[in-house]
Amino acid sequence: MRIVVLAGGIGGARFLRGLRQAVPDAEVTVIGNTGDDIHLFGLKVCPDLDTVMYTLGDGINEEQGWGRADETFHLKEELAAYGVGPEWFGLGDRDFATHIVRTQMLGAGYPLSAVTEALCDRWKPGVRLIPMTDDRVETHVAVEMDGERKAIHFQEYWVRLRASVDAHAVVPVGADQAKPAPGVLEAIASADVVIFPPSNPVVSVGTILAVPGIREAIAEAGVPVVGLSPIVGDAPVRGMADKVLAAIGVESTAAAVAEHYGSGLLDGWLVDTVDASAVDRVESAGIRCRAVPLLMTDLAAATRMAREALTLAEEVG
Ligand code: GDP
Ligand code: FO1
Ligand code: CA
Repeated sequence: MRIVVLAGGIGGARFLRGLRQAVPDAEVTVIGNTGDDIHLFGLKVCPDLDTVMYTLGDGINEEQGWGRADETFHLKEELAAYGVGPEWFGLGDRDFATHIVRTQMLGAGYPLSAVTEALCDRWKPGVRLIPMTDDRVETHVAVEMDGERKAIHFQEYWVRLRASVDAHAVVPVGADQAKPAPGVLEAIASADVVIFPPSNPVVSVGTILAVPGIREAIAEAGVPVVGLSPIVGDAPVRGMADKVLAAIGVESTAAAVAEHYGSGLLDGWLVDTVDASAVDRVESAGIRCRAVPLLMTDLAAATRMAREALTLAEEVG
């Protein structure tokens, strides 16, 4: 079976671990969000690609959900001693090595997709991880601070400000000019099923869908497209999805997110059992819907969620 998953960071990565366990023989292609990418200290950092790579490669800091296990921060401290920041972004020593290798390869002319493949040679994630595009895309968030409206990088909005101010708009800068990375459209066209894991619908899945050609390829693939709600009990399980959903005028409910994707894209949707009352509304929108436990408390839970998603895909197929 060939499965394509559009993934952000933590939600996508933890689901993928379950999917790999549920169907070990499946050929899984992950289209990763690169809108979170940021240049820091002259290095290219790809948080969501790295979260998927480290999580599936057993190198992730489990508690945090991002960054490396057994991490130290000497380099960051030394930079800070020179007054070189930003101090608000926690880049660890082990993690730095990934960004150095990546930046060096990009500088030598390799596209991000080839660099990601090379990094995965070490981590062996057991899936094919492709960035959504080799072109530069950066998600910016429009906020109002000190009476002034301005756009800041998504990482600054989330990591520095902890989404403490309202987001007025979310813009994947560069997406409209970006081309899908090599292999992306081919993987979608030859997929048996496409899955939207419980990733952020705006700044993860939404950003991937903003790359011209990807949404169209999924709609035209003619295969089941199923998603799992990242919203449980009218709130994100973690993160700032509520803030960025508000910015695009979508309420933070499992049903509203399904309607936002729409029946033109989505065939099936899983909501958590606490949101069972949302099932009728989603089905009225022309999307098959089931309520099942959706908390990835451990690998077994994520595996059960992956099985439910594949069962739903069979039903709508
Ligand atoms: P990020 O890039 O690290 O923010 O990760 P993703 O975009 O892949 O996923 C973020 C989303 O995952 C958030 O909106 C969370 O609500 C959702 N999420 C995290 N853990 C869980 C979980 O256990 N169950 C569900 N249903 N959603 C989750
Ligand atoms: N998230 C944080 O909340 N604080 C950090 O200092 C931080 C550093 C960081 C470094 C590398 C990396 O790959 C990810 C990192 N993240 C950090 C997570 C990440 O930037 C965001 O949580 C997600 O992209 C949100 O979508
Ligand atoms: Ca992310």
